[in-house]
Amino acid sequence: MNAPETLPILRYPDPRLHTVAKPVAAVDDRIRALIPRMLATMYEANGIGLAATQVDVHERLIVIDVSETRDQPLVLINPVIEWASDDKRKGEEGCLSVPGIYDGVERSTAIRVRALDGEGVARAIEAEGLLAVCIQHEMDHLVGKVFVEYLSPLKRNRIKSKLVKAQREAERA
Ligand code: K2U
Ligand code: ZN
Repeated sequence: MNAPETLPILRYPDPRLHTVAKPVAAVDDRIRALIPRMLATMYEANGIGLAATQVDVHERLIVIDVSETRDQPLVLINPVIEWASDDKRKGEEGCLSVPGIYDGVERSTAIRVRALDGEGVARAIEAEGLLAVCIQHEMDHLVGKVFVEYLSPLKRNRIKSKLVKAQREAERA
């Protein structure tokens, strides 16, 4: 059985990253085929999370693996944050769609999320630490939000021009 095909990751400032994803209507064969491809894409890119938006699929589906051993995948379908702590902390974030850029973003330190798992079974997840940050980061993607939007317009414009320039050079090479 060969490894599932990876998918191309949209790069900021691609406008498709600002699409608001629709709920997954049914955990059907199409979704079940997409999940392993999203996981393969995330692992290959050394990410700890990936939202369907980032692979140009605009449905509410997230894959995550924050384990050291990279073998504990989490699938969140139609996730809803039911509770988020008032306690917040600013942490360094990166994004597979914004390569090479890291900056501080403030997130709730603890959250409770309700979602369907990869089998379509309803689950409730209590998360804190890196998992809580990752879920919040991925759920932003599902509403078309990229973490650079939390930064100042000056920083965001510098990032945009840097990535557009890098994209042009990559296309010329
Ligand atoms: O692009 C993505 O959505 C994957 C994100 C997930 C993430 C961002 C910030 C903080 C936690 C998770 C990352 O690119 S995965 C790369 C990474 C790995 C370890 C720690 C932080 C970021
Ligand atoms: Zn991201």
